[in-house]
Amino acid sequence: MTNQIVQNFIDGRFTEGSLGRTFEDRAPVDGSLVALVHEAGSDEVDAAVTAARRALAGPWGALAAEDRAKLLHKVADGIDARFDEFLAAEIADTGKPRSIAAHIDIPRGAANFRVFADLVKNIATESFGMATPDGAGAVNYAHRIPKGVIAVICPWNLPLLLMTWKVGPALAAGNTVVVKPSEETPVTATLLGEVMNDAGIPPGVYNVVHGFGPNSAGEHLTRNTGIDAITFTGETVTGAEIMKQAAVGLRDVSFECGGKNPALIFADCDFDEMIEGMARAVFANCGQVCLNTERVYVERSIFDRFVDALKDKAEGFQRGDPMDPATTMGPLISQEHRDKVLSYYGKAVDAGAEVITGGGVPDMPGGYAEGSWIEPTIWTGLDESAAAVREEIFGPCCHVRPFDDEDEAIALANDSPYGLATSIWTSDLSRGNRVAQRVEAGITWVNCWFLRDLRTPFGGSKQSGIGREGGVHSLEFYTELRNICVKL
Ligand code: NAD
Ligand code: 6OD
Repeated sequence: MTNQIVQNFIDGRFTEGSLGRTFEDRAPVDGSLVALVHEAGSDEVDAAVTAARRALAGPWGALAAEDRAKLLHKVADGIDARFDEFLAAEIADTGKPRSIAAHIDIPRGAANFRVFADLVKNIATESFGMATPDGAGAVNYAHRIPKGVIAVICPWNLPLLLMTWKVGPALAAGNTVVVKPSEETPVTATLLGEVMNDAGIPPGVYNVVHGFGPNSAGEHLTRNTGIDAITFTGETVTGAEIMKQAAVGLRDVSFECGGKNPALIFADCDFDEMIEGMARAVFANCGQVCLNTERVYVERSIFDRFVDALKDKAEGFQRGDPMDPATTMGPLISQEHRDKVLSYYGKAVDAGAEVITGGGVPDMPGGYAEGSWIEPTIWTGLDESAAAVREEIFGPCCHVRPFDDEDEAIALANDSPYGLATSIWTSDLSRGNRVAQRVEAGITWVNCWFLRDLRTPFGGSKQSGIGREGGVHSLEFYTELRNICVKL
């Protein structure tokens, strides 16, 4: 693989597409060309699924969990050994600051293999002795088998992290995978193919097909009935489309989808710690983390102080060269996504918002003027029915509204079709715990944000997803339990 040409990775080999066409992968910082990507047609998708099935029936399926685990540790070592290459590729594709990619994206890419390699060696199943009419007795025991060939469909916001979050446990559990990375960020998934080969992962275990969603590699993959289960991270509406495709052949799905995450800030919180946390919760990765907060509810007595302090944080971000340690905010992923976010900036104003800061596009010097930069933005004064308050924007923005008591705060937080993540800020841990149990979210943080132990369940309530991944929950999705009853 070179930096200029990105190919599909099928059965251990890099290959062009039979469609004979490429699409452009452009850098969000300045619009420059990062790579030309070979689009996979249905022939390549079929070939990848066939290779994955062959590997399942062959060398990969024959390995014991301990042996798979050893190989997956080698994959993690391979990512570490090529850390700078992964880092440069992820930054070129996303424009995110080095400080984020070097501390979150790439280390988690390796950790996602290590954690599940270790876990799979220690997973137990149940067994029950039972009486039989003749007095001989019987024992039932369950055993786990891999689900088969897994389609892994990924978004662009944390490309390596979110892809390996699924590939790590899927392979640890003995499955084989066909990955469809986002068309916006195809490079690190492809680079991982080289690491897989170097680590000695048999051909066909890890495959990558490039392209778009509808009528392209994504849909070819999810419609391919050689796929046994689909794991998807992306927008809720895309999840609904994929679910229709999964219905054919009754394939299982695991979905990590969108959010419109609230934060509840009580007057008794540690203000300085809270404002540091909230600056990350709203603006990290330029607001392009599914867990980012876009609805902030603040106890009335500290409302003005909060708005002033968050405004200072928003205005303090440095935009520029992502490799410069001083840069703390990157661009949005693309001009198209910026148009979408700006449309919400417009809708908020039309609906009567007071713009506390931001609301537009910053002046950027030189080539950066061609990038998809945007100002971090804070609004107040909107009705809860406004589009900017109800719909996921996926940009560096939030609406802030005061509340007067706990019940009101909880009702506001829960008034959403989504239920991914919430944060609660209070120095009264009884209250933190009480409120956390009443908010409708797959994950709730008290006095922190995006603190993750990879063994815990991760996923969304309501329209934020289906199922849970993380720790044993991932291994439950990526395996099937079979019961065997032996008469003694
Ligand atoms: P997206 O839904 O547009 O695309 C995700 C992937 O699905 C891409 O690879 C795309 O090519 C593919 N795809 C699109 N249509 C398809 C189809 N019909 N069949 C098969 N594949 C198809 O999402 P995005 O814009 O890449 O990512 C942003 C979204 O992801 C946001 O909504 C965000 O909240 C969500 N997200 C959720 C989580 C989570 O853990 N809950 C994590 C990250 C991102
Ligand atoms: O940390 C993770 O494992 C995870 N799945 C994070 C999701 C972030 C969403 O953008």
